Amino acid sequence: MKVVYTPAHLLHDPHVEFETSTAHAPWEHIGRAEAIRETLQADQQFDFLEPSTWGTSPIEAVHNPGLVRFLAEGWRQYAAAHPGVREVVPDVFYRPALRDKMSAGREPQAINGRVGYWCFETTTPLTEGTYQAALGAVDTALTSTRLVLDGEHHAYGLCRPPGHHATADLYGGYCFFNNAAVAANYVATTTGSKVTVLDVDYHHGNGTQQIFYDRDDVQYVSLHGDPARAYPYSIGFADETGAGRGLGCNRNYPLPARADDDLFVATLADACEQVAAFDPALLIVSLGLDTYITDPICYLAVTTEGMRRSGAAVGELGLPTVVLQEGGYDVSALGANVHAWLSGLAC
Ligand code: Q9C
Ligand code: ZN
Repeated sequence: MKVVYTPAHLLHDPHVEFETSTAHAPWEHIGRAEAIRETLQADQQFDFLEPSTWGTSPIEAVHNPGLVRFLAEGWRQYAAAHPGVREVVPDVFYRPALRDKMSAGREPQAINGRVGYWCFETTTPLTEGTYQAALGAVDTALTSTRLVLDGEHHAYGLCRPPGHHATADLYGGYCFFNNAAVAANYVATTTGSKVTVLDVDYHHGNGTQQIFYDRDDVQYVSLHGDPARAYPYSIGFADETGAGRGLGCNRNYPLPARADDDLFVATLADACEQVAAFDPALLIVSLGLDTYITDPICYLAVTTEGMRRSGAAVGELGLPTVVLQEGGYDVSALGANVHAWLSGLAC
């Protein structure tokens, strides 16, 4: 199987994450992608290549160009206003309700206001190299997708930073650009055929759901921790099924805490029936390994064998498949879990 990887992710190297009212070392860090790279490189079955450069137009086909511009220049503007700051986190958030009964607001010009206008939470630091790393993750997703469009049955994009929490207009949840959504939109708009994004990360991919919610050419199907208790808390419920033309093209499977291999794989089999019924020409998997039993920030109980079974269940769909890396925070098991999932897929 071909693996697309770029060392550009090393440029996104935050040292602090503000979460649960504390500052601590980031869960999302460079060691994650390096652990996956080392494990896959030790197996001859995986054939590594670097992505080509795609520029910002496929990104702006999905994201607000204002978000792209902000991520390109925000760190420099912040550093000029606040010398010595290493990572940028908002301290004020633009909330539409601030302007109730008034006309829509405009993007602030002052940098502290700008950050809170484009970012929705505090765990996603913007650093000097973040924009270059985020572009590299999109390039990785698009290059893996191109490989499958050109005839590879499967390809894996080792994207970092991850993408599925980024909405059309907002970044957050460790995500800047929505790698899977950019890739899915690229396939749908350039080939005219239907695409499914199947999201098996522990967290609901609120960004991917939002981007495709009113479309019938891209289906979004997600298994995740129940948003009644799990991040992102406000989205990912089973009754969110799409809107307008997209009604019926969004499917959510919230799972109870401690869901084990059998429950996860049985739910995935249901989800795969929805995928088969949609009949896409190509499948994109948002692969998170944070469903793992000892993940430090998540509460499902899937084992490494459950990862292999999950990959195999998706492989049984028989679809051309692009697998893109999302979350997974037990770094000691991350490489083995990705390896198990991809081995199940390709078996
Ligand atoms: N107290 C991904 O797995 N922190 N993102 C939640 C809860 C953000 C996870 C804080 C978790 C984002 C790609
Ligand atoms: Zn996650």
